[in-house]
Amino acid sequence: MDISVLQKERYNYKPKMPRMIRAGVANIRAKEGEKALPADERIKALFPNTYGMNEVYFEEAPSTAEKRRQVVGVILSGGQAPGGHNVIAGLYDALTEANPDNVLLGFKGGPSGLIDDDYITLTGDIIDRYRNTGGFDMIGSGRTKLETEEQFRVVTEVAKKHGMTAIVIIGGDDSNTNAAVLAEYCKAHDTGIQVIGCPKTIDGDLKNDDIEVSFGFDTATKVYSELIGNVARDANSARKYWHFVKLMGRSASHIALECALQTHPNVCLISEEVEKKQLSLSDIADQIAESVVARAALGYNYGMVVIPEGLIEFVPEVKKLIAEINETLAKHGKEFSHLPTWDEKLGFLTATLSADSINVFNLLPLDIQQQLLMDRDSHGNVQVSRIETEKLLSSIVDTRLKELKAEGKYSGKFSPMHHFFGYEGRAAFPSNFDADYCYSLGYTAFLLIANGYTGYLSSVRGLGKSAEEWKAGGMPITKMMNIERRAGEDKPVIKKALVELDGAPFKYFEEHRNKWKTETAYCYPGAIQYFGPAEVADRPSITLLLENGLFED
Ligand code: FBP
Repeated sequence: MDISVLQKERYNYKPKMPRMIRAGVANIRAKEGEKALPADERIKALFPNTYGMNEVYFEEAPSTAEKRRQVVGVILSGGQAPGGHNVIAGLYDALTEANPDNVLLGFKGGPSGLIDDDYITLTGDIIDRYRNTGGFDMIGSGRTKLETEEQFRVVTEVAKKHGMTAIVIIGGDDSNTNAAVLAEYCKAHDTGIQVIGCPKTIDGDLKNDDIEVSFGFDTATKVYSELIGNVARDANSARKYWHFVKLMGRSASHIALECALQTHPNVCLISEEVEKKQLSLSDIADQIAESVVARAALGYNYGMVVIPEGLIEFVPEVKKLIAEINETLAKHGKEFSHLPTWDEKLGFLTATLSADSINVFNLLPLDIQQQLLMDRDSHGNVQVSRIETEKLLSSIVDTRLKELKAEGKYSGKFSPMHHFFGYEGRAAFPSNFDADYCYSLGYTAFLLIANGYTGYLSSVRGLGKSAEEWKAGGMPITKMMNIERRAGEDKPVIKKALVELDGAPFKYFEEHRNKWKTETAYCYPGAIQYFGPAEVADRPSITLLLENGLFED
């Protein structure tokens, strides 16, 4: 196998673990805390077997867990996030430490692997080739949803065939919602199969009172911040381009906000604020144009604009347009896709849209119109990563600047450059934070299994402090659920965490953004450091530090 020098070194990295679970599986005991109840009482009726369980945490004391032989299946679900391999490594190490005869099966390609019974038996040799490395290539991932009774039936058949005692699902809010439903199904049908989830997604939107951050967010934002910092420094050297950088984050703007806190761009848009203030595309263009004009007056015809990829769906008029297009495509998708020419498609669409939406659609450049009509994802959503919002915004800013020029209010030069950073960060070598966090999540997942728990999310908390002070435990997934209207039905789901406009990270950004808007105050975070002093190599995200009152300027 061809391996880089860094990869070789990372194989030898020993993830730091919370003190409370360092004693080894035989010396860790589960303790139950308070009853963990969701805010919405309706969850009780939907999860009669897994509702009302207690919070669990671990402490150093001789284990009282039953020592049965465990055969555990694991899947990675959804988009890549740095650290996934370490979750599996932590799970494997705890499982083999407990009993060398225990077995870990890695189901390939995400949830579909469990349905198709497509797996490999994970051995020490395999695990060692992936320790502290990025990507999900050890077993692959996928976006098949595991949600129907029939799928659950097949999964339990597969599990029984292998004598499986537990399934670990490493995924985001939807995958962990489905983990809770599967746990309920397994308990209701007395299968003896436990289900444990682990919180993954670079988007950082699987977070709540019990989950401080999903894994992958730390590394991905560090990679994007490095890239943004490099581009900013280039801009500050060449002094001729306005860079429009779109960042991943399907819905919430946590990634864009963290990168803004790291790099201080002239403008960073936060979708949640756009929605709250009901800003239109032209309001947003005005905001950016203000920065361009103010900087031009100081002689700076260059700058940085950071845009979350989900923005487009938070702009009220575009949101309405997308909802109407979604409805048309849901009802007439086949018919629509068979129309041979763009003009025919346009005719079909405009016959179904409201007058307001037709106006908005007509204002958009042709390539954006076409991108809005591309195939939906498996949830029926627009694939926002494929919409070039950065180009859309720079083109309407350009139009606005031309107007201002004609009015004699602007005399600078505006030359935009476009970037999209997403895939660049999702499979990076995990930062020390993610490597440590993920290993502990995996190790803790096994402790939950060994102690007989099901329907829990592995949880490691206190993440603003050093790893040895972290607290490992488990939280019933049902506690995190509420009822939301999805595709015309009331469904129990884990609530997606959007950026809170009264939260410390946004407040800090709000206090500083006016200065950043005009001045050249860029910060250059540089590449992730894997070795070196802890204040550099182990530093968590600014978002996490601010949320915990630990950020020092
Ligand atoms: P998950 O929520 O599954 O972790 O994926 C998030 C994400 O990385 C988004 O930021 C992005 O919009 C999307 O995946 C891209 O999806 P795909 O990998 O299917 O192109």
